[in-house]
Amino acid sequence: MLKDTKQQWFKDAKYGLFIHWGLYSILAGEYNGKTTPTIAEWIMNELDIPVKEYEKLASRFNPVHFDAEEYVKLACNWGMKYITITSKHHDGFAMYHSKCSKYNIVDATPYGRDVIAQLAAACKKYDIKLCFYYSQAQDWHDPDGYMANHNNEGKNFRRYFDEKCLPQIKEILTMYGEIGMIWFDTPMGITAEESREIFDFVKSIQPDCIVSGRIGNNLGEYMTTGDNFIPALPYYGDWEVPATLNDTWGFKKSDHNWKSAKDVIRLMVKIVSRGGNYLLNIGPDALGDIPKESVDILNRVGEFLRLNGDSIYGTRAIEPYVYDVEDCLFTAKPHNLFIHLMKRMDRLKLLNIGNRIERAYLLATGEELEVDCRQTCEGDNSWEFRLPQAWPDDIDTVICVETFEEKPVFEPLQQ
Ligand code: FHN
Repeated sequence: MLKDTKQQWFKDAKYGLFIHWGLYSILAGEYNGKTTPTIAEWIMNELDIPVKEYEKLASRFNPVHFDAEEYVKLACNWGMKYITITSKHHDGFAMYHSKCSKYNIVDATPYGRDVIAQLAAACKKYDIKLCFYYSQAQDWHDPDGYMANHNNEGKNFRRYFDEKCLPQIKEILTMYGEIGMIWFDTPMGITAEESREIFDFVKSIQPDCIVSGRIGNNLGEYMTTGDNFIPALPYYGDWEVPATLNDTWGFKKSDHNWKSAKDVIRLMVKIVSRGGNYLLNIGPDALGDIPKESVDILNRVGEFLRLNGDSIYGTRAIEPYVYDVEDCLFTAKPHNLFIHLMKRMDRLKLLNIGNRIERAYLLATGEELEVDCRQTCEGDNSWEFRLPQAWPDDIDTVICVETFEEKPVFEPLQQ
């Protein structure tokens, strides 16, 4: 069944910021001399840190460098259209002032301030959508929450569900204004009834709040792919790829496996050319600083988007999905076909495109391009672009083709 969020903002946004931030950021992937073998926010589970020990991190959490306005300004500058932050991850710690669990950033830390409230105010000010990650099934702090790779038998999940999960969902949907989406995750043993109950509950409070793909039991309103996974097959509904910049979500000081800006831009174009959204993560450290590497990469991506954003935001995949023109990807809008060139070339020839061209130009510079359009009596046609020597961007140079017809009809054949 095709998924449809019915939310135009989500369909047009294409690029969002994921923020994984919590007590695990203090450990930065290390505990008692051991480095966690996997993603940093899983350290409690992976290294079997007892609840009573892990809890103590709260008394050390004092992210005095956190500046919500700065975060939001950066996200805007990076070209992101929505922000999804961990309101509660699997460790059970609320990054906001929860009234139904004292295990939260206001009541349990020296910092004593609600970071979600600060972020909500900044998002409102800069008009960017705010979304919340909420771990609905796994809660390693609550004795009745699920825990991966551990025995969950004998737990009274329903008690946790009624006393923490639903009340906290209500809190995050009532305390911070309009919320774009709740990003549920790892449904584990959650039943179809429980997923449905959460879904209906969210909608009863904020009908326009999107319920993410991982609510469980296929009830989400769009398809969330696997982490960092880009589907090769066509998917026509709404979908999103959650992705990391290195190999962790939460801050991990030993992880230096950063993607380059080139990787990120090309992954983004690939995802968008197939109709998806790209939700790209940062993992701030214990003080609230964003790793410099993340900032540098995202600044460069932001530069690309400032010049070429028209070929990303509000675009759709072309029909049929075509991936076989070497070094090219395509995105489209009414009356526009965007050709993303990943390699320098003097000429580009595309065959059998049904549209008539009004004009073609390089999106980044506005330079008009000469195009030789041919049509034969036998029903074949071609577009041949002459490309300039001065190449705007080796990562992705975008040609914007304005077409007479609203919808680009596109059936290229391999040359
Ligand atoms: O277990 C989580 C993980 O920590 C992280 O939040 C990612 C983000 O997509 N989701 C789960 C694993 O898929």
